[in-house]
Amino acid sequence: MLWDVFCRVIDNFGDIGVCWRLSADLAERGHAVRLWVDDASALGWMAPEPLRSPNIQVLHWDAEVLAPGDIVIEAFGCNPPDAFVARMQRPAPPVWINLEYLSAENWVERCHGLRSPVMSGPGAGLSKWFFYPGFTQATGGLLRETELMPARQAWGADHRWHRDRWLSSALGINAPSPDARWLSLFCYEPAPVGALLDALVANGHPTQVLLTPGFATALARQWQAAKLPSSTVTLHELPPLSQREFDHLLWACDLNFVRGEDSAVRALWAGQPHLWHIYPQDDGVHAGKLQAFMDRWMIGWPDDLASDVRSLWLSWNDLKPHAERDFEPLGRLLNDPRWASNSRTSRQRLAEIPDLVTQLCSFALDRR
Ligand code: TRH
Repeated sequence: MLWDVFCRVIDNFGDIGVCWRLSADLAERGHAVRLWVDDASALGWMAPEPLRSPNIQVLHWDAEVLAPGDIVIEAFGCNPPDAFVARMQRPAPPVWINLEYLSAENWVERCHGLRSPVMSGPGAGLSKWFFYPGFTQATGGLLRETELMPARQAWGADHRWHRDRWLSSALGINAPSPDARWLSLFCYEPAPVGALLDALVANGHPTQVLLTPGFATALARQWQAAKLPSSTVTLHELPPLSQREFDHLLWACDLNFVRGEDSAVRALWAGQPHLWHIYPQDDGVHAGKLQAFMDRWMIGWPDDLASDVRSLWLSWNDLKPHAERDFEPLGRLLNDPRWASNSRTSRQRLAEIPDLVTQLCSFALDRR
């Protein structure tokens, strides 16, 4: 089938990150994809040309309107251009799907798959379908390419060997000592990076911190400028990685700090302990979303472990009074093998839900 995927970059990298991953997954399964985007600049590092499938054509949002394909995906309610929508008016119109944001809240199950008749504008008379990603069988699931889990498992079979080889070949970093701990850091500006790094120094275990470009690097630099050099915590500033290498980063590290939507899902598939910096919203609704996710992710975890990890997540997201914000338990938790084993169990539970592209394809076919 021919898919038209529409993406508007509002801020950060999540809009294009999700749309590229979706397009690449569809292309991998043999579909033709036209990705219409108003700002494709991030694709230069996220999906460099040699890694792109020939099945994907990247078009500027304002490019000449072409006859719509079989399925039109509008990411995050971005409203495709009027001229394109007008051309969707044909005896057998394309299936028009609004791919929504990811949330673990209960209402998602009720809204997933609903139809919304378009009452006015160039699309009047057509219908839009709402497709919600999610964490339960009654939602659209999560993006998970068919080759992802086998590749992840192959790496996991000899974790240290793969990690050290990847660090040196992809990043030019030679693993200093076999027992060093590896952390990756991807976050928003308000993240308490200084408090985290202080706690790691106090913990005393040799720790290598891999900093993604942007806020993580800037905040760590600020911290470093105000401190004496530490032999415990070593900082590494990374270049922007392709999505494929970003996965390897998450597989390589013992603990990952991720943010937003797409990197957070990749951390789930990595199956390593992780902390999520949720996209902070002015009205504070992100607190409920975080709670909903923690409730689902930590199903079946021992109470003491779940409570310690929750506490860290709330601290990281500034959802605790400052006096109670505490990263000291992190060192103890990183020595607790139950964090990693329960993360893998939760990952397995999610992997049993059909992935988003499989569900999207059958959803679209059913509605043609
Ligand atoms: O960049 P984000 O904060 O995007 C956010 C969220 O999607 C949020 O929900 C949305 O409202 C807002 O944008 C507009 O975080 P996210 O979703 O993790 O996207 C980052 C993308 O960047 C993801 O696809 C992974 C990719 N990435 C790389 O490929 N290489 C890298 O080196 C890094 C740091 C990220």
